[in-house]
Amino acid sequence: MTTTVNLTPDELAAGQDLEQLKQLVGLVDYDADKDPFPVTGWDAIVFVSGNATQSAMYYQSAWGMELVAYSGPETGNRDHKSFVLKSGSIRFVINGAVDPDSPLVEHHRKHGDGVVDIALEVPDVDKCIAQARSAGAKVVREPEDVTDEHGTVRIAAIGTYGETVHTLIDRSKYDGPYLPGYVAQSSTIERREGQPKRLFQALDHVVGNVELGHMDEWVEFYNRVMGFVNMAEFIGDDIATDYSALMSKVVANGNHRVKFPLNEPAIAKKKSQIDEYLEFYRGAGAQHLAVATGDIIKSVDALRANGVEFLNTPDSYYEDEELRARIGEVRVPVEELQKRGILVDRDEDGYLLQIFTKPLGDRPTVFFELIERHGSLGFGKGNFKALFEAIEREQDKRGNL
Ligand code: TYF
Ligand code: FE
Repeated sequence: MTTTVNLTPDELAAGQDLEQLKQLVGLVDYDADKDPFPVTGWDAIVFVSGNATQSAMYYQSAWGMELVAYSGPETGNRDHKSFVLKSGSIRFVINGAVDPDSPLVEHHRKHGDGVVDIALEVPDVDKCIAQARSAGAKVVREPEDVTDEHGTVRIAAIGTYGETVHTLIDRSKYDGPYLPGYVAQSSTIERREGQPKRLFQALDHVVGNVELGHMDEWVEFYNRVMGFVNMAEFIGDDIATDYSALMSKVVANGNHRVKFPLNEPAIAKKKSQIDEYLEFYRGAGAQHLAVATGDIIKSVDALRANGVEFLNTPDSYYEDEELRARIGEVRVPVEELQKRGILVDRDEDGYLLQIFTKPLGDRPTVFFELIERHGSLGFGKGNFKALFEAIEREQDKRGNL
């Protein structure tokens, strides 16, 4: 029998449309019974912020997210404030220190604003931890039940690259707003008139930057520990030395919902964008989050109006005859993409539209990508050159050599 683990308990409760998710993030059916480490999907992306109170406001006002839960001094948590935000099926958790002696202070001093936990929903926490332990992974939190009046979550965590962790959570027996210790809280910010209800609906992939020479080790970690499979798209040293100064491989879980491209720097004329990240993040960490939207045009227009800055794409990108021939027909005239700097790529399965923000925080580390998939399961290979040149223009402005 095939066990399908495609929708998280949250999504089942919310009546999420599976077909829509297939379109948005390239979800596939698979047999979870043969999977040593079954993963249903994303649970949350947990950020540390130097000012969670204001970051939570930013994700609401600029990115249109909805505040759903809170923990902090008012709820008995004297160490830090924690804001839980949602957009469609994605959950972001923004943590910031209240107590000057909070461990978050030291974390933030070192890494700045960034992602500390890429939490995953799993149907069987204990099975995953047994598999991870036998494959030699670092278990940073032993499985335990955490209970309140809303039920019980089973939770554990393993370490991944840098100081990043994967919390593994089974929330099928829990119906609270997030986790025990959190109270439901709703947004006080009103959506701008005419702005779509949501600017993104799901999380597509999270990219990790690791140190020079360590990419294959981390690919192997996800293969061996978590049973992830390698996807076809990669950036080899052929592309790397020409312009991008990075190498990249992609791993995905069984249903392809959780996709992790892993980058390492390559030696080139200028400092690699990955080296710049590693220097300012002080080590390996999450580089970009790609969020899926069903209407990238509307999303980009709203985000720009809300003050989000995107990388520029030169007109020459759109005027290239070869590009026009390669992409064929897409759902909007190329001029509409050009006006907004949206990139387009096509492969044997279909096409995708994508655009990248400038770094979101003070350090040149974490940024976002918006992606609208139309059949393509790739990551925009045809855009790597234009994208990396745009990133390098930004690096130049920061005085990178
Ligand atoms: O996730 C990807 O593979 C694409 C391209 O530093 C990319 O979004 C790859 C590396 C990088 C920035 C973007
Ligand atoms: Fe990406």
